Amino acid sequence: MQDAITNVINKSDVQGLYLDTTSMTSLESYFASGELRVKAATTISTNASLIIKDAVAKALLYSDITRPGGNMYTTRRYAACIRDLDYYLRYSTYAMLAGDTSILDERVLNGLKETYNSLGVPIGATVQAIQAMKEVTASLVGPDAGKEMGVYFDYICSGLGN
Ligand SMILES: CCC1=C(C)/C(=C/C2=NC(=C\c3[nH]c(/C=C4\NC(=O)[C@H](C)[C@H]4CC)c(C)c3CCC(=O)O)/C(CCC(=O)O)=C2C)NC1=O
Repeated sequence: MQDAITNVINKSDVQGLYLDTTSMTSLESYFASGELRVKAATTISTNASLIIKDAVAKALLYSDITRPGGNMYTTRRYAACIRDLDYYLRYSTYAMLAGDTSILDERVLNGLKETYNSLGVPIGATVQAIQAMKEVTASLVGPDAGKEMGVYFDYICSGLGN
């Protein structure tokens, strides 16, 4: 896993150079946003189950997906879906704190699309639920932190192939 700091340092290290102005500027803006990131992570962790519940209500409930024949039908599959949304929320929060997407590639997206396709988990509906979490999260943490969280929610959605 990388973060905004190791990312910049590694780039300079391969060239054997001190950090240039561009690297310094990107570090400065990361450090300046530190409090915002930590505050947002605290709000998200306190409200995680509410965020997921609202997102499910917005995107999935009373659709064909929760009816017989749908992929969320049966308690086991419903619970698997909620658990997946919790993974997406938690790992997006880690990535937002780190200011880097690498943790999402390594721990979330690796092999995920193939798993979903082989189990018939609908990717379009999953993306809709993640987008709903993005909206609900932004309404709780405010526009600046919400925009930053949006980067990582969107990254998962594009990694799923949408
Ligand atoms: C931390 C990284 C990580 C991820 C991301 C992960 C996802 C993941 N979700 C799975 C299943 C599943 N995922 C869903 C999810 C959904 N179905 C829907 O219709 C909805 C649209 C959607 C929720 C938004 C469902 C229903 C299953 C069970 C499918 C089945 O067994 O038939 C499975 C198969 C194994 C299992 O059932 O536990 C994996 C590996 N596992 C991990 O370790």
